[in-house]
Amino acid sequence: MGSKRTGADQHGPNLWTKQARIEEDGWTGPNERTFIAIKPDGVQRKLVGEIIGRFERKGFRLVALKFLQASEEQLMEHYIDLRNKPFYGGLIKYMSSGPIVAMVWQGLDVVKTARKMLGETNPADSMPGTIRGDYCVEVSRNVIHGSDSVESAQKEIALWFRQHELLCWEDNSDRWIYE
Ligand code: D4T
Repeated sequence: MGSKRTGADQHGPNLWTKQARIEEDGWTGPNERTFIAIKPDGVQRKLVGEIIGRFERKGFRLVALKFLQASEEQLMEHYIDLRNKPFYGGLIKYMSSGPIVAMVWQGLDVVKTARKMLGETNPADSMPGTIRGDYCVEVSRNVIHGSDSVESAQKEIALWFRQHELLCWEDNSDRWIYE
């Protein structure tokens, strides 16, 4: 009662949660980040809530999210390493055929762990319990993308997001997730 509230404290939510702020973080340890995209088939098949829920429940932190229709140019850049593959043309067409959900998730070993949560590229090789193991059948409609290394994640995040779209916020569950 006797203690005086000052500055940001007087403005409701800041009492409990620090305001989201934008800053350049290190990319290691609990600050590692990965780029995840729910592909057009994942959106059409109403898997958005399920997929986001899996990442939330795992304990990873959402840093950025947008719902967009990707341009062929952006997708050609994203899949530049696959440009000589026979499925490249079909891949670009499918990925630009409808909206996608682009996200950045953060946490300890998030790149490696997210790939495990996704399953193998070919759903037939994916274990039940993984996203591709549970929700898709054909490699060319495998519902989700996840960066395959920290370096790819950095490149992909820079391709899909501007720096000011990556939010750094205090997650109150952190102390129950990290020692
Ligand atoms: P993405 O990049 O979508 O997360 O997939 P992966 O990292 O698991 O696998 P990838 O780069 O080899 O393939 C990219 C993308 O192409 C589709 N694809 C792949 C396809 O349509 N036919 C194929 O034969 C392969 C190998 C699926 C994922």
